Amino acid sequence: MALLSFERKYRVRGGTLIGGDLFDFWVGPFYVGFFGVTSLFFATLGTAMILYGAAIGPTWNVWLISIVPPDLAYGLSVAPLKEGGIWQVVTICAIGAFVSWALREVEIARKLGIGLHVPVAFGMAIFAYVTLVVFRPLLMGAWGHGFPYGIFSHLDWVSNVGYTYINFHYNPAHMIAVSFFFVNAFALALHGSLILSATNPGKGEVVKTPEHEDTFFRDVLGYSVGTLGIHRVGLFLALSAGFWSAVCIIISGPVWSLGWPEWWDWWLNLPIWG
Ligand code: 07D
Ligand code: 07D
Ligand code: U10
Repeated sequence: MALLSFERKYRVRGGTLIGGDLFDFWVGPFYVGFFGVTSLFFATLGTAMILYGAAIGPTWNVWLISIVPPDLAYGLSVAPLKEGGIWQVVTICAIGAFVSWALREVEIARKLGIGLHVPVAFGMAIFAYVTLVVFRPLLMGAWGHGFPYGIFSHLDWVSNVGYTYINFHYNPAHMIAVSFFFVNAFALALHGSLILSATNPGKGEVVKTPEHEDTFFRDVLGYSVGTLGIHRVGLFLALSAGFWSAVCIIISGPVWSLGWPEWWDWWLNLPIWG
C-alpha cells in the first residue's frame, strides 16, 4: 500500500489517552495530540529557562553554559531562581517533556494498533535520567547532587562523582552496564551487517531469504536466534544497559559511600582463604 493511502486509512481519530479528540490531528508529517502540546510546552519553557540562566550567567560560549543545581546547603528545599531554582524548573520541564513524549508515542502506537515497545524503551532512558536528578538526590538529601545542565560541566560532574568513589570502574553494576553497552553495539553490528549482506545484493543477484541468515549463524555459531529473536535480544541488551546504569549510580552514595575498590574486600575476606 502506498504511504499516502495507508496514512488516509489510519489517520483517523481515536486511541488517545486523555481529552477525547482534543488536539487529535496532524500538522504535516507530525502527530500533535494532547501530549504533543504538553511536550512543546515543557520543552519551550525549559529552553527559555536555560536561555535565562545563560543570560544571567558569565558566558554565551555554548560549550561552557551551565545551569547548576542548588548548593548542598539548600537540601531538598526549593531554591531561589538564581541559586539553583532555574535548575529545578528546568528539571521539572525536562521530566514533563520526556514523559509527554513517551505518552505521545503511546498514543501513536495505539492508533496504529502496534505494541508499546518503543515508549517502554524510551521509558528506560527517562528512568536513568530521573534516577540521576531525582531519586539519587532524594536519597542523598539534597538537590545539589543532581548533575548540572551544560555540555562540559556535566562531564566534570561525571568525572568528579567517579573519583569520589576512587575508581568507578570497580563499581560492579557499572561493569555490568558497560558490558551491556559493548555487547549492544556488537549485536547491532552483527545484525546490521547480516541484513545488508542478505538483502542488498550486488547487481544481477537476487535478495536472499531469512533461511540464508539463519544458516550463516548456524554455520558460524551452531545456533541462530532467528529473525524475530534478534530484535528481542537487541531490546533486552539496550534496556539492560540503561537499567544497570541506573543501578550503578543509585548505589553510589545511598548504598556504598566508600571507594568502589574497597567494596571488593569481601572477596579477600572470604573464610576460604584461611
Ligand atoms: C545520538 C541521539 C541524539 C541526541 C543528542 C543529544 C542536547 C543538549 C543542551 C547546550 C546519544 C542532544 C543534546 C539536547 C544540549 C544544552 C544545555 C544520543 C543520540 C545528539 N547527556 N555525556 C553528551 C546529554 C548524562 C556523558 C553529548 C543529555 C549523564 C559523557 C550531548 C543528558 C552522564 C559524554 C549529551 C545527558 C553523561 C556525554 C552527546 C540527559 C551519564 C560525552 C550525547 C538529559 C549518562 C558526550 C560533550 C549523545 C559529549 C556526551 C547530552 C546525561 C555522560 C551533549 C541530553 C549525566 C561521558 N551528552 N551524560 O550522543 O561529547 O547521546 O559531551 O540525561 O563524551 Mg551526556
Ligand atoms: C541518563 C540519558 C537520558 C536521556 C533522555 C533523553 C533530549 C532531547 C533533542 C536530539 C543513561 C534526553 C533527550 C534532551 C534531545 C534532540 C532533538 C542515559 C541517560 C531521557 N563509564 N560513570 C555511566 C562508561 C567512567 C561515572 C553510564 C564507560 C570513569 C558516573 C555507562 C567508561 C568514571 C556515571 C558508563 C566509563 C565514571 C557513569 C552512562 C569507560 C569517571 C553515571 C550511560 C570505557 C572518572 C552514569 C545513570 C547511561 C550512569 C555512568 C560507561 C568510565 C563515572 C554505563 C564505557 C571510570 C559518575 N558510565 N565512568 O547511564 O550510570 O545512560 O548514569 O571508561 O552517573 Mg561511567
Ligand atoms: C528505526 C527502525 C526502522 C526504520 C526507521 C527507524 C529505529 C524498521 C522503517 C528510525 C531511525 C532513524 C530515523 C535513524 C535516526 C538515528 C538516530 C537517532 C541515531 C543515529 C545517530 C547518528 C547517525 C548521529 C550520531 C552522532 C554521533 C554519535 C556523534 C557525532 C559526534 C558529535 C557531533 C560530537 C558531539 C559533541 C559535542 C556536542 C561536543 C564535542 C566537542 C568537540 C567535538 C570538540 C571539538 C569542537 C570543535 C572542533 C568545534 C567545532 C564546532 C563547530 C564547527 C560549531 C561552531 C558553532 C557555532 C555556533 C559557530 O527500526 O526499521 O525504518 O526509520
